[in-house]
Amino acid sequence: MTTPQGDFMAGTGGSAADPTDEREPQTHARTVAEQRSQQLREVSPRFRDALDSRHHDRVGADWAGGLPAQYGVAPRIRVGRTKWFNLLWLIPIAVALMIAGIAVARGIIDTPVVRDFLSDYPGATALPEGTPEGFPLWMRWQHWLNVFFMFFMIRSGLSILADHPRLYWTRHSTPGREWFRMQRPVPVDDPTYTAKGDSLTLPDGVGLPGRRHSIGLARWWHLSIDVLWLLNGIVFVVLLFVSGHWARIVPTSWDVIPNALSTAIQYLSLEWPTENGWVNYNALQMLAYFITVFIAAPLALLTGLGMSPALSTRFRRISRVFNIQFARSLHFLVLCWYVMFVVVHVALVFATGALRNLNHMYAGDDTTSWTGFWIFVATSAVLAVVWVAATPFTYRYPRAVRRMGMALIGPVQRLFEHVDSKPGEYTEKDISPYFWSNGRVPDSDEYRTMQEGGFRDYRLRIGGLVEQPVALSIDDLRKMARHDQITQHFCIQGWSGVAKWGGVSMASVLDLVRPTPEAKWVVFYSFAEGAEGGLYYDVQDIDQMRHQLTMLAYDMNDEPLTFSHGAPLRLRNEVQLGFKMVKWIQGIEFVEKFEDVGGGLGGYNNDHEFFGYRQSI
Ligand SMILES: Nc1nc2c(c(=O)[nH]1)N[C@H]1C(S)=C(S)[C@@H](COP(=O)(O)O)O[C@H]1N2
Ligand SMILES: [Mo]
Repeated sequence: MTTPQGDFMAGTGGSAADPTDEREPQTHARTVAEQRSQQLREVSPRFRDALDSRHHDRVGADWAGGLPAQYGVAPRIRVGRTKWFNLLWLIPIAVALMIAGIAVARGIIDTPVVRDFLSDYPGATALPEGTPEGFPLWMRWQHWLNVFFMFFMIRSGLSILADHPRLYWTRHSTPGREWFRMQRPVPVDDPTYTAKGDSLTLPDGVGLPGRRHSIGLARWWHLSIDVLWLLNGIVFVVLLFVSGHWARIVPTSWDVIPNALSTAIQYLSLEWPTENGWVNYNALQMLAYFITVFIAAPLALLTGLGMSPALSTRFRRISRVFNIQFARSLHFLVLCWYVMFVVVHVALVFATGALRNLNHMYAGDDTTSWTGFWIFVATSAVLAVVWVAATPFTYRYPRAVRRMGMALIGPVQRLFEHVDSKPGEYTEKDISPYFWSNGRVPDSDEYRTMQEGGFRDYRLRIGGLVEQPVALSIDDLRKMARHDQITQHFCIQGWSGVAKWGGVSMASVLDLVRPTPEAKWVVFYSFAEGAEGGLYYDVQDIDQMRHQLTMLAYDMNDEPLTFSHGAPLRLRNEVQLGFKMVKWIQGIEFVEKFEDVGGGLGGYNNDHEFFGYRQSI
């Protein structure tokens, strides 16, 4: 191990600098002292010049390195080991089932047994004494806000799904083992196939936004609207209980079950139950609303949190079963429930006395005037305008979208980052059989020469605001205290995998180079370029560098890192998403601020794809 002779300074060192080259031995002590003090002030290593200093302020044609659009296949689910069922078949099947249901219901409704049953259980359960009637103003407002938020959460949620268009039950994300996909099978024998290559385009009016691999922006929409939706939901539930309206949608007696059956028979026989939503809902409505408010909504929150690397690392017992993929799958099923609910709900509002129903929820009266209808039309027009504008707005003002996201969800992300955790989460038998690859591989001559030489000439250069800048060979690193961990990787796109990582913990590196008190952020520079050119890099909070699970890995699953996984060295920081774990690391720099590094936003994906520099969810 040696002190790099100035090659961390701008323009003074080449990549081939011989670390054993002793310059001016007679003034060595002075040189080192000078160099150190210079290093403290002048943090401009040669890597900086190789970065792309642009950062985008809009989403243009060259988005994500110019990935061409790709639309995938109709959604399908796996039956058995290798058979796939195209979900479009559900449409004719649902129609056939409905026709059959109607035939059966009409056939039995006039039998004495069923008539008796219907008169015993007319379809609505009695509400507790004193339950209020009608729809107060707060409820009408909250209903509308909820609709508004839901639509944008569903759209951005679909964009997030499209970035890894497969769903699994276990955290291994093994191709062929997914239960749902809307993409072709993974060409598993193609080592150049990446998760980014697997991502799909959605039409702009469906996804938010629709562009392929625009997950950074989709997530800001999803997470920030989510905060607003949750606040609205919490206020709603509180008011529901304070006002007594809760009793209209919370079943308090088991007779809700036979009453729901009775309502179903009435709907199916086309002798529709008499609507009296102003006073009380029928049992089917009660159940549907109860599930939507008290089961689906909390489940959406919990399964959302279940995908967070920071939380899963902290609550590893829970996350063994309730793993990211299980959570992601359930989260998707909650989405399916909401979409189904919206379709059926709106259809029935219109089919069962539209004017009166619309007056209930939009005008707050129980008449059949047109008032509610026109308020509905006006508010729906607002929704439609925002719907159409949302994706173009996102392409034009992506930074505003990110700012909104950082303001709304940023504090939560920061909070989660402080969860610390112990190593050894998983055991050897948890290691994933398949680990996706991601990103653009290095293709410089410098890297290739080094790779051909078995990385003997590799030097990891660490400098910036440190007392002891160093240049470490792989041998140097292997001689340092070894650290192993079996941990789970969470890619922002949605896939995950468990692997065993071997190397040195960042704490040992910090002890070696001794960052100065000014150092607040740590920049990791790759040999590889990012999708749009310029070196890939990422900036991390120095506080996380002493977490037990932050390390530089040279081994993966007891073998030296392979090319696609980052040879010869990569970062692991287990409270963050995968894009922060720079592969093919060539240098590390300790800095006070990162505004002058690359595009200035704290990482390649931040500069180019509007990710955030905190990403613990
Ligand atoms: N240099 C570099 N490092 C990178 C990336 C990249 O594109 N370039 N992609 C990141 C992303 S998005 C992920 S998910 C992980 C993937 O690591 P793996 O290929 O070993 O699975 O690497 C991260 N490190
Ligand atoms: Mo990723």
